[in-house]
Amino acid sequence: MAATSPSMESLILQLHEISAVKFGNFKLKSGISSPVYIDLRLIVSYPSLLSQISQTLISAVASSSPPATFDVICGVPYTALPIATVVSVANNIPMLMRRKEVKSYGTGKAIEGVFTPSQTCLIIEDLVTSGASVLETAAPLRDSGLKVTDAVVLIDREQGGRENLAENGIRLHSILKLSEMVGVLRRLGKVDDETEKMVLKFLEENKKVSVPNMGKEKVGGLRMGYMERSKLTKNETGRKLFEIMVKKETNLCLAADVGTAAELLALADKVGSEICLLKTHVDILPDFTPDFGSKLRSIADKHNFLIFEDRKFADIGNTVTMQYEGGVYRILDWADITNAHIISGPGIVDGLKLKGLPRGRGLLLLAEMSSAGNLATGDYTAAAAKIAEDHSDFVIGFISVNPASWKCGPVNPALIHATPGVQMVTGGDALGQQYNTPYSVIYDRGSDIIIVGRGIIKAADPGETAREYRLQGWNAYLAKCT
Ligand code: S5P
Repeated sequence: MAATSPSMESLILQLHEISAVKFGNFKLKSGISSPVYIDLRLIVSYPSLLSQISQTLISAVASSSPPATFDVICGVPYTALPIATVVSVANNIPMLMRRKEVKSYGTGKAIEGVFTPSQTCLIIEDLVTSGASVLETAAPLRDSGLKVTDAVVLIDREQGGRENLAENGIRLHSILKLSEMVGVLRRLGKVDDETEKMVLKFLEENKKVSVPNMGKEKVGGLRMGYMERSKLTKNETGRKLFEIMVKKETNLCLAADVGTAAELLALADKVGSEICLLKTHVDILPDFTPDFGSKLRSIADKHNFLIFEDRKFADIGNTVTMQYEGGVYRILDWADITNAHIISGPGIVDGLKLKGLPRGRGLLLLAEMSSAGNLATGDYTAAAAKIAEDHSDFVIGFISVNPASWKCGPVNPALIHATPGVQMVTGGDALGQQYNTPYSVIYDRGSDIIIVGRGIIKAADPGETAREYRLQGWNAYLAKCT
């Protein structure tokens, strides 16, 4: 280990003196017991120490290689807020603030302060364990269009935070490592040999703390993470979908509403690595041929995503059996998932199930719609939830818009929510479509999958844009889990 500089030694000593570093037996946010606890909330009572820490943080970022470039800074609430404020004032760098709770009144903003969407924001944090708190702040910043590439922390507990953040495109700069702090305190006679050994053993045994509470989702009650939910599904396709989401770290469904089958297949290959699901409207393709399904299937297998034909069946049970299996499109042969309105009653599910279940297919019910003035609300939505529950061997979930607001309460966690009407900014089109952001769909509204069409297909670089939607959707999921 590199020798600790006198100024770092002095910093470590001061932290110890004010009892910001404690030794004993403590339960951490991640649930594990630790022989060392760090409480940096105290530093607001020691202005010169606060100022010293703030200056050290910003100097470390400036001297990193390659140097981090950023336009604004944002402290992770609450402990790092005063640190970020001091950095901002002392160095004349504009600051942003992230709200922990987004208000439903007033501006309803998650990020306070002035910025332009292409700017880069440096995240400032006091301490990193798994990196979850940094990700929780990165998600709404990214959701607002800001780039987040670097985060700086005073103390790295060396428990996987650096790796977790790197996986999410964030480089971690840390001033002190926990092992180094304990080493210095031992050398200066502040802790005994046994304590140092205990802390080092603990760090060795807990090198990788996963992002805390990955299994818990806040919205919609105590629901489990995607992996645990995959084990609850009775339907093979539902299980596969959850598994793909976890494996590829994506909750993005592409609505591939392009003009021709040729374009659709090219697009599927281009964005395949970013998505868990590709949604088609096969009846809009003028060059559809009977081999369309097998061509799309081989791209789906190559990139490991599922195929969802957005057929929106709506007829009586007997008719939909024929529509599903027959005709020109033969949807049953190539689509893993299709969907249905419940306007005609539960018989439509029985009809589709008759054909789909033996083939291992899954069905989504339209419980809500994204378009202005639609009638799928209130009791209608609750009826969809009931039908899904009664047919959970075949129904894998819903087309939803705001499942957190359903008056029937949270549904069976085996059922998945997929939400259309998603773009990077809220708004709509000229024909009634209404958009919410990936963050608000996953975090605030309690959905699982974002369905994005024009937001990706009309972008200059659909591959790169799909990646951005994937990261925003996935970060919102991670944030919701913490
Ligand atoms: O309520 C709905 C249900 C669906 S499946 N609202 C929707 O927009 N959809 C579909 O999602 C719609 O048919 C289209 O394929 C996609 C949204 O596309 P975008 O271009 O507006 O993102």
